[in-house]
Amino acid sequence: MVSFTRMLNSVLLAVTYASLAQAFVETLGSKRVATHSKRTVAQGLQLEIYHPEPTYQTFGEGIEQQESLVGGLPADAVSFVQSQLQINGSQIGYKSGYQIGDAKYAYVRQLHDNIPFVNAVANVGWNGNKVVAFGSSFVQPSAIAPSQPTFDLNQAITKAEGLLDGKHNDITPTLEYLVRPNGTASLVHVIQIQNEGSNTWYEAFVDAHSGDLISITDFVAKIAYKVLPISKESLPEGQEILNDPFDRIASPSGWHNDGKINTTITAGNNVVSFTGSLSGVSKQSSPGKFVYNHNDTIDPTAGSNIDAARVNAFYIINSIHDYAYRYGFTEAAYNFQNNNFGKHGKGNDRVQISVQDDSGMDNANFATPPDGQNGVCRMYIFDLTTIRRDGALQNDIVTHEMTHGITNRMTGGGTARCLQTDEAGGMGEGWSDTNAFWAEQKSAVVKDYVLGPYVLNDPAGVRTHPYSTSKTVNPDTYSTLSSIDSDDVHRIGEVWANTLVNVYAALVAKHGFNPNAKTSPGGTEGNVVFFHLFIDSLPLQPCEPTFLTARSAWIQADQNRYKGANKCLLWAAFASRGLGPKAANYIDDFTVPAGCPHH
Ligand SMILES: *[C@@H]1O[C@H](CO)[C@@H](O)[C@H](O)[C@H]1NC(C)=O
Ligand SMILES: *[C@@H]1O[C@H](CO)[C@@H](O)[C@H](O)[C@H]1NC(C)=O
Ligand SMILES: *[C@@H]1O[C@H](CO)[C@@H](O)[C@H](O)[C@H]1NC(C)=O
Ligand SMILES: *[C@@H]1O[C@H](CO)[C@@H](O)[C@H](O)[C@H]1NC(C)=O
Ligand SMILES: [Ca+2]
Ligand SMILES: [Zn+2]
Repeated sequence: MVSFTRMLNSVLLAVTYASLAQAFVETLGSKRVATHSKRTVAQGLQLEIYHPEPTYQTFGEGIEQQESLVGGLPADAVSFVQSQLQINGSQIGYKSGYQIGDAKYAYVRQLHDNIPFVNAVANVGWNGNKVVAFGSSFVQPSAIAPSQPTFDLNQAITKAEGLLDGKHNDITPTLEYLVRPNGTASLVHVIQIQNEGSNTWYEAFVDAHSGDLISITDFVAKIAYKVLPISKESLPEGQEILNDPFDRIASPSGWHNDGKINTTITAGNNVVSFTGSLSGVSKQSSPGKFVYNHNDTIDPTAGSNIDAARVNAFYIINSIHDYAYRYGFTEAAYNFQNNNFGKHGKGNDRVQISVQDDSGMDNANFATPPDGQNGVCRMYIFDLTTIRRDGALQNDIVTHEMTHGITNRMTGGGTARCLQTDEAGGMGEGWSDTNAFWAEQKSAVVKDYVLGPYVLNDPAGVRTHPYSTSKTVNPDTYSTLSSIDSDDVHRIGEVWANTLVNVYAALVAKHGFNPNAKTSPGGTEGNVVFFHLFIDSLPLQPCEPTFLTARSAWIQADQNRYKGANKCLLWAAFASRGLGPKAANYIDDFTVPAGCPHH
């Protein structure tokens, strides 16, 4: 608990009031980008970074400083700031400055009880003896924490190391004040935390009373991508700019190290996204940015549309790499990476995704060779609308294709030989649809799900029925297989995917929903449990699995990971679609095993 004492200081001037008032306006919405930044760090922890907006004035020829120039730069700086803000000199601390020719620059910080503020600072520039520029983010905090810490520094270090997945380096921690978005000031231990393996380097601000990690400085530059976030299905939902969406645990050298060197193109350790030939990649639009607009009034091949598509494909394949990695599709489990960082498995097999591939139309595919050879994905343009549409901007299609790589590698020990029968191949299609469904869930409400509506320009999408918990919307059960052409793998896949969607719905109804499931494999929520069982069951099931053997692998996966906690729930969900214990030869069984309550 932090107990704030109220600071009733009446001498702060209008300038500072303006600064703070404006900050409040911004927290209400319009210009947050100038003062705020959300950062997701290790373990999915989200932090709100806040900097009060500075006031800034320039003075042309310059203004004479009222105080006589006696004390050199530090004294000049403090006295100028003091006179401008009309505050007590004890509230201003000189930080640094230098002179070069006629120009002088000084940097000062707000103080309270002699403790400097992190984010309430001011800078002064002189030309000769005249002040030419003054910026200030000094504030009048509405409340200020006591200046004696009550949370021990060593505990704070341990906490920051744990939350930021790194080690404190040899830079001595300091005690400072941090202005919060609501205008209060917290006392913080400032601790540098580094992880050289994952290339993170932070300054952690740990509340010196509550012990909470409340903010960070990130010393590592960001990369921005304009993409369709993976939880969105298709382009009409809108591109967004995401900063550093990669997961440092899954991709320790980021997305732009190709295994040997850093790149500034859509090629890295997990995937190369290109058109025509492997060198037909997208470059950064500006340093640290892959920001290309998709303009849906012109052809996918026109303007910057092809770059927007390549960047999106790059982002989606990398994102799936990262979250599937967290759940077990690792180097040792035969994933797709150039550099395996010595963690077993065969490398040099990142995904090659060919965007706007000219070998086909209105479709997409993924070729999975054995571990150690590149997965090859081809994304096509769809020509069912007047202005053609790009499959690489329909996230569920990209996700569907990438999931073929996961299931073909994880079933059968990386040989890619074990989903070859019609039934196993059909289930491959089903897992692919299911992962697309899973990736797009945003809440515990399980809505009917349709694949591919945008590129087809058809709300019914590409499959026979929507995926649904309603038997009216989707009547498929295990016995539906007996009336499907045996080589119609997509139709077989629909039955399997719909079964798994029902398993998902039962788990989420029981255990709830985690919106950060992709980076929170340690969660207990239903969508987290579901994806663990999804991945865990793949290496457990036999080569050329059937609906029956794959179902048994799910039940076993739950036994292994959760001591069978969900056994009856899983049986009930599988049985609801005809896959009860006595199901055989494509004849439904809607019962559950003895010992499980019947639903
Ligand atoms: C400035 O603040 C200090 C400490 O609160 C106080 O002792 C001093 O008298 C103040 N000086 C002025 C000029 O107000
Ligand atoms: C200001 O925000 C901090 C951090 O969110 C919180 O702990 C504190 O209670 C808030 N104080 C007030 C007065 O709203
Ligand atoms: C690659 O980029 C990272 C930052 O993302 C940097 O730390 C590293 O030194 C770079 N490596 C090379 C070989 O340039
Ligand atoms: C999209 O392209 C059309 C045709 O070239 C152009 O008129 C329009 O301004 C573009 N829209 C955007 C948002 O760039
Ligand atoms: Ca591999
Ligand atoms: Zn497929």
